[in-house]
Amino acid sequence: MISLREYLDTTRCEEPLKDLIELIAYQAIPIREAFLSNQAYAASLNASGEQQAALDTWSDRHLTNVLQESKLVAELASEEQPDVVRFPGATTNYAVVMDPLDGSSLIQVNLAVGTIVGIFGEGGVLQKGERLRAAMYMLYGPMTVLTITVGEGVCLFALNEARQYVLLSGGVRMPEGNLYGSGGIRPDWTEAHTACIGQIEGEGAKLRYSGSFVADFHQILKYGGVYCYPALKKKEEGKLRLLFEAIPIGFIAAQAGGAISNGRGDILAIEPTAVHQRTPIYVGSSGLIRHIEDLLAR
Ligand code: AFP
Repeated sequence: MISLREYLDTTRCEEPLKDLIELIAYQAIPIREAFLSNQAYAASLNASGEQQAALDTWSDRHLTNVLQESKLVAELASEEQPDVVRFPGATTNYAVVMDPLDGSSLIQVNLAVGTIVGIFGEGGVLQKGERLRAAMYMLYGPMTVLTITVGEGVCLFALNEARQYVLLSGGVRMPEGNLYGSGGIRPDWTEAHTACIGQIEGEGAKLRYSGSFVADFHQILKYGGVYCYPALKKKEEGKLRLLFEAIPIGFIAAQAGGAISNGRGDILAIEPTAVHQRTPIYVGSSGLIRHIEDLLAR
């Protein structure tokens, strides 16, 4: 069995980066525990008798505190916070972008949700995705699975009974496949997106969409296909965030041989201009993404 640290020791990562990756990955344990302790059980209050915090807010505060205390992060941008947070006591220049709990509305119905994280080296949080040093997500499904890349391919780890990450598979490749899921509702889709979805459905694409980006992407990583959240008629930039969702997941997709596009070109080449910038997203098997770009250009 290969542990997360043993794997990281085989990569070109420097020690502080390995420490930071491990620290973040293992926050899956307290976050998962918070699903139980923050449950709104009938006829009960929490220890202090207060209203429970929403889990996305709780996860954000928890991760922010852990990163600050570690002194391993100089700058943090979180989907849950309006502005970039700077940690003056940091001993490194790492900049972290994160969605602390993606798909959080699905917790109520016990479907899979996840934590998405990207780590830049020097230069702060407003950088092109292609400059990421590492990207990862922890998916809280039947198992807790960590998907990670440090720019040397993609690995999957699972938390075992001893609460250690053990390698499930290395050198993960995204196959060409025919699953698809698209956010937004059909009346709001643009003509180009509607025609594109009609075309790939006609070619045999099969619908899979849960409403949790990280869970829906994980399925695409394994079986191939495309996850999209398109430009909408009245919201050209779509819904998902460039820094917190698109860039880390796109970096993982690219490292697995897949691709991420805004419908016109590579999202990883976009220079971000604002922390909460949004972007249309098409992420999945590289052949299908190129096909979709061609369809959208017609
Ligand atoms: P929440 O974190 O608010 O649940 O949003 C989830 C999300 O950002 C992403 O995980 C989903 O793919 C997408 O939004 C779902 O959006 P729609 O409900 O519009 O399909």
